[in-house]
Amino acid sequence: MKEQLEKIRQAAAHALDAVETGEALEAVRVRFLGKKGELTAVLRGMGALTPEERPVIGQLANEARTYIEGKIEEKKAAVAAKKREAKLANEVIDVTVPGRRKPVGRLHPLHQVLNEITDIFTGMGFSVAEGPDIETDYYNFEALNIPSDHPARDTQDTFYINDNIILRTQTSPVQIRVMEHTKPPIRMIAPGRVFRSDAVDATHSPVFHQIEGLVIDKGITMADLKGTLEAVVKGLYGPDAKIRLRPHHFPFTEPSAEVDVSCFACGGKGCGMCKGEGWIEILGAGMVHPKVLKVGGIDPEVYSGFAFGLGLERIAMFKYGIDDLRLFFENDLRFLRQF
Ligand code: 2NM
Repeated sequence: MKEQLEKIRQAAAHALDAVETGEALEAVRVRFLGKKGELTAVLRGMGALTPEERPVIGQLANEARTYIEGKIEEKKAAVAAKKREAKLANEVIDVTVPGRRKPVGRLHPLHQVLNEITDIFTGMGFSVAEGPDIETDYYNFEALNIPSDHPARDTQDTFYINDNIILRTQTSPVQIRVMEHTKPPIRMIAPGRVFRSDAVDATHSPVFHQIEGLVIDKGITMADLKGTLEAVVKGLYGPDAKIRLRPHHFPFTEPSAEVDVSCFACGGKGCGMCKGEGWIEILGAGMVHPKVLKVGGIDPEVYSGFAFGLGLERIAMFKYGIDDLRLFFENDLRFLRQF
């Protein structure tokens, strides 16, 4: 029996030497130490031994068991280490491989100009308000003192949904809504999409963008209008930019003016950009008509204000030297990537 135990021990050591994987190791454990294993079989046979032999063989059997168990543990650690090494070898990272560049998007040029103008106004304490693209006749025309026989109401200019509902032709309805629920002082701009039934060409589009603005307080005068717009124009075109006001007519302002900026290409001498004029028209403005203030719930005897409107596409075209407005809407990446 003693020899049998020694044989088992050697056989186990031999079998363990050949083990490479966790599965093979488990098979060896079952073969020698399992319920039906070789060592277990020997221990079962101990009943046949004499009382003198039993403790001696028992001790030897235990030693054999401890030996095999120890070997199995050793092998288990070796197999695990080998597995980890193989995994690491497979996972080698080549830090010299060039990275994959993610395509970076950008803002549309119109949105860049919008953000620039918005920043100038918010820097002066203006807030930004928005309103619906689909408006009522009342907010788009009636409240703005545009009488029903005014040419701007002509179906040639306005998209009608029905007699009362239209696509807004300007963002001024937003200012009316703000007046209705705001006690002055008011300093706000209303940027947004506007719609006019125009044929598409290099300078016209049925959909374009406006930024309109409104300032109302006690004692606001034309001087505030001029100073504010001068500051905006300097912010947009640099400290040398100047403005000039020419008399004009809008139904919603009195007096009204068109505002020119000194040509940013030639500085006022006259060039191709300004068609030899030295000045470029960029804004409409005026003192808010008392009727419009009243409609907005503001007492014209107490308050006065100025308003203005500019076309975003026109400003962006001058800023970037673009001669065809359609480029903004064609989504040609060769164009858009230049900004
Ligand atoms: C312009 C020119 C002049 C304007 C007027 C108003 C309102 F609602 F306060 F009466 N909002 N915007 C205005 C004035 C717009 O666009 C060329």
